[in-house]
Amino acid sequence: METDLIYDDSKSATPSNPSQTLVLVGRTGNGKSAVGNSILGRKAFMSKLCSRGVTNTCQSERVVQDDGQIINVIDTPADSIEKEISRCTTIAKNGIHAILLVFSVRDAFRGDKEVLSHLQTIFGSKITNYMIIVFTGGDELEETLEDYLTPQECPPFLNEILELCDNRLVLFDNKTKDNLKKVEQVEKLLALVELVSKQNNSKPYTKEYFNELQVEIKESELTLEKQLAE
Ligand SMILES: Nc1nc2c(ncn2[C@@H]2O[C@H](COP(=O)(O)OP(=O)(O)OP(=O)(O)O)[C@@H](O)[C@H]2O)c(=O)[nH]1
Ligand SMILES: [Mg+2]
Repeated sequence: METDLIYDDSKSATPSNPSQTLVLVGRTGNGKSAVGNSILGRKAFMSKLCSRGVTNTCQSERVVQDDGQIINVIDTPADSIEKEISRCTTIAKNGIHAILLVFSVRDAFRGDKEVLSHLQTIFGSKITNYMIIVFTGGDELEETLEDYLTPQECPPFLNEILELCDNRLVLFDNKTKDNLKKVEQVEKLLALVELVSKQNNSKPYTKEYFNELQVEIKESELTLEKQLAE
């Protein structure tokens, strides 16, 4: 469901002020909707404790930053991730600037093992160039995120994800009442989005770009095969 229409037209994205689109993915209950609300600064997505899954369909909401930057946030359900995420590329007309893969510090070391291969199956292996890891439960963590994620403690699947994402990670405390903390965690995330955008030459992830990448991968595979044959 898009709610873009309730916003003032004067705040629409323009070529000189393009909007940025972030997509939240991750297992049920990891706090995707809560992170979305923290980014937006309001309770736009339903977020609550429920084992069956709270969010059933993609929902797109937007916020206009003080500097005029428009941020679109797309929340997704944990189930049927393939179907819903490919729907996201349709909802996100201007492409996806970053995919936020959400884990909870409560049980980040269990499960979620398939999430990376799932994402890579849908979007190709290059999708990691667009991924940022968000940990929720900052209030419950008794050590720093770095200490929590030492290679010795961290399971191999998570180490691999972090490595592929160039260690782009941020900790969120979605329960905090501290305004400074609220602002700082969102700023840290948006700085990572900026970095991702730069590293991808400001090219957001689109279905067309995905197809281009597939062609490139095929071509380089063919060249390699040729070289090996010679
Ligand atoms: N203590 C604490 N609880 C959190 C935090 N973030 C999320 N939660 C709680 O985790 C539970 C699940 O959060 P949701 O945002 O609904 O999770 P979700 O990933 O959107 O879940 P689905 O929509 O079911 O896939 C809720 O009870 C949240 O209040 C956090 O930073 N700290
Ligand atoms: Mg949700």
